Order: sequence, then structure tokens, then C-alpha cells
Amino acid sequence: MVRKAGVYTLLFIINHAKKEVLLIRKKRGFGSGKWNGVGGKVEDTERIREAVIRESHEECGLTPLNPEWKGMLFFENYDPHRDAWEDMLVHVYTADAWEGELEESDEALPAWHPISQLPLEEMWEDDAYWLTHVLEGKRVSGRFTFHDWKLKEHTLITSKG
Ligand code: 8OG
Repeated sequence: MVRKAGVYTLLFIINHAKKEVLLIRKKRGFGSGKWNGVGGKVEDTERIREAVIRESHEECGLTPLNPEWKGMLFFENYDPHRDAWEDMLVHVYTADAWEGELEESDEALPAWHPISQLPLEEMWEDDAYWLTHVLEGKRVSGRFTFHDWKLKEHTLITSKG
């Protein structure tokens, strides 16, 4: 059986004054059509924080000035069609200061969303469990097991930021 793994970043830029969070709607590839924070795969030669900043700039035009680590989420998915597992280790960050102008890219449409009205129906199923904690400033550590990208089980620990 094949089991591949990768390290990823996921950043939520927060505007506290307006109580909004920046989400992007992915236009293609993995997770396309869903709203999510900005992020992607960490390159071999890169530090995690560098990847956070690079991905944000590439996907929405903004450069976060104070990325803060908010925890780690482990996603594992079994693909029955290929009899293969995929492991994704995701470092979650928030930032509340940034520079640059919001820009749509080939990959994504960025938009600010009220934190009180997250589009959870159009987000990854697991986000309903942990995202609010992160947006409240808490840290998260979780493991989410999917079969064919349907959530089967999870464990989650939260702690004060
Ligand atoms: O490079 P690419 O866009 O394929 O990277 C995947 C991005 O999606 C990366 O930022 C990590 C993130 N991601 C997952 N799974 C989940 C999930 O279940 N929920 C959320 N919110 N993000 C996820 O890979």
C-alpha cells in the first residue's frame, strides 16, 4: 500500500477592528471550490514561516507581518480507489498585520468574511471543529481521519494561545 506525506502551511489573516477573516476560494486543484485560509506545501529548502509568507503573497497579494504559530493539524485520508493513504501535516498560523494589496490570482479569489458568519458549508468538514478556536486566539492540536475525504474520526486538543 502506498502512503505519502507532506508538510503544509495554513494562515488566517484577521482584521480585529472589523471582526473579519481573509479567506480564499480555491479555483483549481486540491480543495477547489472551497473557502480556506491561504497556504500550501512547504518546499524542502524552506522554513515553515517563510512558506507561510510566500504562500500568502502568491495566493492573495498580502504579506503577513506577524505570523503567529497556532498549532498543528494532522490530516490522513484513505483513497479506496487507489488503496493509498495520504498524510498532511499542517502548521496553522494567524496574523493581524499585513502589507500589500489584496489581489485575485490564477489560483484563488480572496475575500474578507465576518468571523461570526464563516461559510462552513463551503469549507473542509473538519474546520467546523477547530477554526473558531484558532480565530479566538487559542492553539489547536488535532488529528482528522478521512476516507475518500469524508471525515470518519477525529481528536482535538485546544489550549490558550
Ligand atoms: O498547495 P495546496 O493548496 O494543495 O495545499 C493544501 C492547503 O489546504 C494547505 O494550506 C493545507 C490545507 N488543508 C488541507 N486539508 C485541510 C482541511 O481539512 N481543512 C483546512 N482548512 N485546510 C486544509 O490540506
